[in-house]
Amino acid sequence: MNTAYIALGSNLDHPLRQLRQARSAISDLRLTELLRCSSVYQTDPLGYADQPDFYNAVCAVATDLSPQALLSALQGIEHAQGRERLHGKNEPRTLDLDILLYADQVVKQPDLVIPHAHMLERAFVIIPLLEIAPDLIVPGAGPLQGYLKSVKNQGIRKLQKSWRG
Ligand code: PH2
Ligand code: MG
Ligand code: MG
Repeated sequence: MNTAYIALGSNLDHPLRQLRQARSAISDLRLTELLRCSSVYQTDPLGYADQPDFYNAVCAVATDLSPQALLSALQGIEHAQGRERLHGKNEPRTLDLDILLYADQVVKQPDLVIPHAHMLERAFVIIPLLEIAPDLIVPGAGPLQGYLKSVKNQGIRKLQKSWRG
């Protein structure tokens, strides 16, 4: 099995509920075991500012799905939870599931880039990922810990209630 890290994000239609439903759908994926998830964080929108705050988290899975098969499975979950693609990048969304890392693989395909192209610029990825994998090494980039300083001005708050309650 390969360890993969998945970023979860939502800022529409009860975001915390969206993340909880997505976590459960990920744990139900075939050939895939949910290992652990970070806390949920409330985060300032990055990119296009005039939209609701996001809720973000990161989960680790062990999977025998290929990177492409995992991507399709995650897109299926986004679709099932009402994801619409209207304006393109950085628009509000009910659910965004991005593969951040897949074992130590580097993938560069038109529809799939691993490590995720923007992960090292985003506090809402780095902070939850360090919570569940403090010693993580990012292929081609080195220890994740080293990127924390560069995102310290981005607004991010850990929620007291995360997956339950
Ligand atoms: N996702 C984006 C763009 N901006 N900002 C926050 N805070 N959280 C996100 O998940 C996010 C974003 C594109 O996927
Ligand atoms: Mg994204
Ligand atoms: Mg996405």
